[in-house]
Amino acid sequence: MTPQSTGLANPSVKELTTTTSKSGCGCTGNSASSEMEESILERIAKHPCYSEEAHHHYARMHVAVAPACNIQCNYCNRKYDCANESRPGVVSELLTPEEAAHKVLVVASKIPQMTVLGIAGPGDPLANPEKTFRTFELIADKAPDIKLCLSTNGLMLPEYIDRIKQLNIDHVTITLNTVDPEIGAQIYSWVHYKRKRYKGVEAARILLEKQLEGLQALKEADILCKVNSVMIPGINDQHLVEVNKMIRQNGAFLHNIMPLISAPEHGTHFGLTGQRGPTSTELKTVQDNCSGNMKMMRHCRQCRADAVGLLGEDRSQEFTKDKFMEEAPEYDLTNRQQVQEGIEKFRAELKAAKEQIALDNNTLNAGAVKEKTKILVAVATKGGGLVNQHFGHAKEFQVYEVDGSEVKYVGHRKVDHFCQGGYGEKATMENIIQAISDCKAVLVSKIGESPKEKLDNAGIKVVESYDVIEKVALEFHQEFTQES
Ligand code: CLF
Ligand code: SF4
Repeated sequence: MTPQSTGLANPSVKELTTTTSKSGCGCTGNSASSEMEESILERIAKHPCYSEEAHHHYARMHVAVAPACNIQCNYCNRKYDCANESRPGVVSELLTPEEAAHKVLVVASKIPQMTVLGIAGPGDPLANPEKTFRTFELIADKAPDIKLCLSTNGLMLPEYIDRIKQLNIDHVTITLNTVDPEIGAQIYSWVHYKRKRYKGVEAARILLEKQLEGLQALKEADILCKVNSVMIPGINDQHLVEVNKMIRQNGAFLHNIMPLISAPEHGTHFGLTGQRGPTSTELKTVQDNCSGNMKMMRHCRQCRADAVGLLGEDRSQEFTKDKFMEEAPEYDLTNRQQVQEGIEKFRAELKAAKEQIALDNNTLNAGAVKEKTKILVAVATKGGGLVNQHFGHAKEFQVYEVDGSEVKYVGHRKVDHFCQGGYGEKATMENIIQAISDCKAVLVSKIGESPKEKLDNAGIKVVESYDVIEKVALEFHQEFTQES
């Protein structure tokens, strides 16, 4: 664990926000969360997927105990494995429930801000019920402060709802890509249900029926349900608004629309047939079209089935089987609680600082016609809600939409990090510029002269700062609107 990632060694937020000019300051707002019931806020407060704010501070881990699957999605090939690859279904080594429990305890002691254990594959957890539930049982027994999370295609969900409830699994994700079996027939090759294999529209209809039944059952059991939908241009992209409506009516808590990943080298049906994924703009448009209806998740990183760490980082290679089996698990609940208390203290400071920024912004804009020009800015961050990363170290940029009074997280862009030196540097820089070309600025803690000049020439301003993301973004917005 790095002190930065706990927030404990970060400069005090108060210090940061009072040492810089107040001009242009404003607020970030998540009106959805202010309306959310207190009890629900508590349940998601330390879940990095269910709470966008939490994902800056808390980590999750997955254990790969579920190899088999009962359906075949056209975007999945579990045979392909690459340690540098990050996408669902990909895993380096399978674990038994006992090995998985051992790994969780080792990680829990090394990353005390790891608060959630998810089982998400590499196949479908409910197509491997004994391994999945045995793992959850072991964790619930040995590490009771860790929240349990399950991700499934939903086919067997109605069957296992009682077991899920019994084990106190409070977060369940269903991947539901369509509510129209005709569209489903283009997404699924087959469905294996009750010892029989189905194809085409019939297969998609069975899957949908079970998914909706499962969604209802989760609602009745008061389990928070997130729906993941893979956006496939030309197949379900226009249809996702309808999916959004349907899942909302059936009690889903959160909707996560993810882009199709379909590189030919992954060997998936879509990869081999040339089906493309959506562009960042296409994805954002669909997410925006749904966002009036319910809470949307936009910070998903499409994790591997053995991912470890904050959502934006992948530490799975630090915890390979040969390494973690060598270590005696030292689960220290007191230490975990202390670290998490430190994070909560930092979050409270951050919240207060943001409220102050909002107040200052309101005072500044009192009587003035509110400027609503919306712009995007890219942020290099190691977490903690701060602009705190060197441009050259960023493996991804978080993208925020700023309108002068609100700063909204809208996504992230993965890039090859620039500080690799030598060969390929030019191509990397071009790749970064391409990835954030729709952003008016990039907010970083530091940057070298050469990349700064290149970004400037590409029309992307560089802002160097070490402060709360919302504050830097609003200051830039003000500068930008005054200049244009
Ligand atoms: Fe894992 Fe999924 Fe639980 Fe999160 S992931 S089982 S809800 S703990 Fe999160 Fe990863 Fe996106 Fe999933 S970023 S792929 S949404
Ligand atoms: Fe792959 Fe998951 Fe689809 Fe099964 S449900 S085929 S594991 S993506």
